[in-house]
Amino acid sequence: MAQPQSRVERKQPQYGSDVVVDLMKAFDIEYAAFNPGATFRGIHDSIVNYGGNYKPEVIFCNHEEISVAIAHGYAKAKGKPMVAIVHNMVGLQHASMAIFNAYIDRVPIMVLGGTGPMNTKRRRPRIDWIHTALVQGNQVRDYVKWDDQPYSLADVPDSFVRGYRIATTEPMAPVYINYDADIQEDAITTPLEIPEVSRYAPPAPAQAHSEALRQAARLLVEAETPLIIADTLGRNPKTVPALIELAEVLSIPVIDKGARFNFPSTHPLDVTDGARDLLGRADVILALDVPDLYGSLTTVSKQTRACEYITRPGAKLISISMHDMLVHSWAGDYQALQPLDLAMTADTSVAVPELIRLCREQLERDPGRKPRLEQRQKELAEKHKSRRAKWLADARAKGGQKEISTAWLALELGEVIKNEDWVLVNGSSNGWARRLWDFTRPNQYLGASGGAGVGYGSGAAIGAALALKDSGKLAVNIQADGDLLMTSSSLWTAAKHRVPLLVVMHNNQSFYNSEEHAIEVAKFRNRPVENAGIGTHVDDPEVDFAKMAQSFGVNAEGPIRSPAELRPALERALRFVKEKKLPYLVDVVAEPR
Ligand SMILES: Cc1ncc(C[n+]2csc(CCOP(=O)(O)OP(=O)(O)O)c2C)c(N)n1
Ligand SMILES: [Mg+2]
Repeated sequence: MAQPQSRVERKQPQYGSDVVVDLMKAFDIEYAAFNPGATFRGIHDSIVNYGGNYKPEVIFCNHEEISVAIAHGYAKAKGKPMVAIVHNMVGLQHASMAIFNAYIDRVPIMVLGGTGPMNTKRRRPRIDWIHTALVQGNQVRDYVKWDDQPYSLADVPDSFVRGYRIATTEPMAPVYINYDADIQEDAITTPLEIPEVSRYAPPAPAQAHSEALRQAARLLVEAETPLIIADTLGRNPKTVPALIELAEVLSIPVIDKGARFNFPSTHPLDVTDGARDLLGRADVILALDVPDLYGSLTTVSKQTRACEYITRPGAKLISISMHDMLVHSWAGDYQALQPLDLAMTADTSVAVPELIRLCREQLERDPGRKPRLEQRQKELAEKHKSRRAKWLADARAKGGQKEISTAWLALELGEVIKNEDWVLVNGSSNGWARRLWDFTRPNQYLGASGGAGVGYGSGAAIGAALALKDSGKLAVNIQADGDLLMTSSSLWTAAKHRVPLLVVMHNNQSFYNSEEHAIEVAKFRNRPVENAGIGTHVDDPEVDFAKMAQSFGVNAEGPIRSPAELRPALERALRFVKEKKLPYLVDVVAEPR
């Protein structure tokens, strides 16, 4: 996380809400996404009239789920939080699923809200009563890291500074701070200091136990068929080069689980896809920031949900992560209990470099191992090359068919953007983007929603694109249709705030994940699969996403239905985004998977 800026020259605050703006400025908060509401009208006025609508600048949203998703995507792309402000309990209820997504994704967001007044003698009849809770944070407490409702203005600075620190301390997560309407709107009578926020920075990253790390190094060096699995490690982009080095030092293949960019798709040791046999053969597995390790070591039957290990009995398991440091009971994101041989709670940004040092040390004492490592590297590199070549050939072959496939969508889009400094901010075209594109730079792919709450993609993509604005990078969103239908008015926000973003619809005209389940259940029960489209297909009438986007002020075209039509449309889209620095949407009707 970027360090907050220290004290800056400011106007004299007059109202409590001016102090909240001073705090946002002190932390260099660039944006505050919100849909307006009377419970935070004080903060709203202060942002616009006291703060000059700059740090933070208002990002106007039509639904609180979008406000929070924008903050979610922004934090992943920028490496620091922005603010989402939500109207009392109704806005907070709309926001709740998106807060849940960010919580499961361990992404820091400052969610602010308003309430009250808590002083019953100051409440307007009816509305201030029904919109005041005891206390509001209760609504989201199970999936924020901390919530607070400062009692008086004097408590506001400490509360905000503490909230920022908690949100940005590993494991990171959203916090919710709620401001009483009276605190926001009362005139300041006693002058109040904004703390020197740089002195409240998160603690230095936690290192792993030295003896445990030494044991891990020994296991890895002595292993015949070691394997690394990484999932959220790349949330700190600096850890990615360390992971590459670790893999190279010992010729260890790496599976990138994809919650973030962890390992280059072009690296000869990348075995993310199409190398499941390695899981069954591995004698030592190192899991780096893998929240669901059990799920990574097992297969599950689509029909009966039965799970089975695919790992080799007796394989040694090592895990390094911070996940155990944030366990709540409400959602089971602690995942199935997995026995481990060596467990370390540590920040991989410091643990992996230290592990490299220890591995090198051990290797120097045992130079006889080097030829075996070289041989392993060679075998893995050959297989990697042939897998990539096969994927490319398979994708190319899809150009000859009548309908657009997910492989073709990814192939054509990859070709169009390959000379750009792109970031895939959402979507994957069913995994084909990583198979076909050169994922080479940390943070070039931002992962998915975390909580699997549909409605994340468009907002998160806009937030990431806001973060990347003026960076020279091209934000690309491969947008699922059902997901956009849930939060379609996010397109208006993208247009309103001139967000440069290339949106390519993977429009399978279905909530297909659910259709797939319907097919599996019908098959298992020996019932007609033809009915799987009832309650899942979004057709008859079809949604015209290009028209929808245009109605929100976003330039768009489509539906594109044939493989040959796709490339020219994507080229027009790219040209537009680059020249105009605005969003553009291409609706691509494609096969479901
Ligand atoms: C808020 C919410 N509602 C419902 C679901 C169940 N669900 C999971 S995936 C999915 C389909 C999503 O459709 P789309 O975004 O078009 O993606 P597709 O599966 O078609 O690629 C649904 C309905 C969910 N995860 N979240
Ligand atoms: Mg769909």
